Amino acid sequence: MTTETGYFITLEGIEGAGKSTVLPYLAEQIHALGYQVERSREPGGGPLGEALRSIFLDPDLQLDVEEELLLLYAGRRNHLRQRILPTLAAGKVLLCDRFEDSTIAYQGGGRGFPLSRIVELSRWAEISRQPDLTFWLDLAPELAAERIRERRPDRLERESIDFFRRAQAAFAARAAEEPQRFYRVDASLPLPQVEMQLRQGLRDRIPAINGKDG
Ligand code: Z5A
Repeated sequence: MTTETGYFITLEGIEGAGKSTVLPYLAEQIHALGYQVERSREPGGGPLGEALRSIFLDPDLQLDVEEELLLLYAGRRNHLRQRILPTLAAGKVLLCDRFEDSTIAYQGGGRGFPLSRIVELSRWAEISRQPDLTFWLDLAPELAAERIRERRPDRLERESIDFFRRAQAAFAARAAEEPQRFYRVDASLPLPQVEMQLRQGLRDRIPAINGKDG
């Protein structure tokens, strides 16, 4: 029997879609609904994940997809055990920049690693908790690349535009498969309109959140 009462909310999308920009706003809006909110991210979040993040993103390292997955799932298991589950058990909202959908999109879609083997690894690592609500910031890869053009690219950001097209297609497929969990946001619009969609998404999904509470 679980005593969990909190809610797990994630932000997903290709890089440059605006997740980091809207995360504080979304946290404020959730707080305004009366919840205590903790922010987190992946890769990262837990003590192990944060240590592994710098390795994962290091542009000087050459990692194959299996090595990427082992790093990601070691961090994710630790993040879940030491941070996500305790936060939810305390009745709070855990708002996370990326989670397992990013693995399906990047290592699955982008790198073409078989989904069945990712699912197997996820089971092995005992990733027992999925988000209650996922905001997918949907933005064309060409526009996203334009928005982050000036940045020094990390290891993943050096990939080709086709890689990001495949990742984008994987997010779209995921959102279509799980419409009750995903909330699509048109991230090509100006920021105030993106924020309006996020508010609307929270409003639309509040009955589910309240329902779980009751
Ligand atoms: N990764 C993976 O491969 N597998 C996994 O399982 C997981 C992750 C969990 C994490 O990098 C990398 O790890 C990521 C996937 C991979 N790789 N890539 N590439 P990260 O966490 O460091 O970075 P990110 O998640 O890709 O986020 P980002 O680069 O910071 O992008 P963002 O947060 O989505 O965008 P932003 O920084 O908020 O906005 C980008 C720019 O656009 C910025 O100048 C904003 O001011 C501007 N912006 C934002 N919104 C708008 C609107 N609405 N209009 C105009 N301009 C806007």
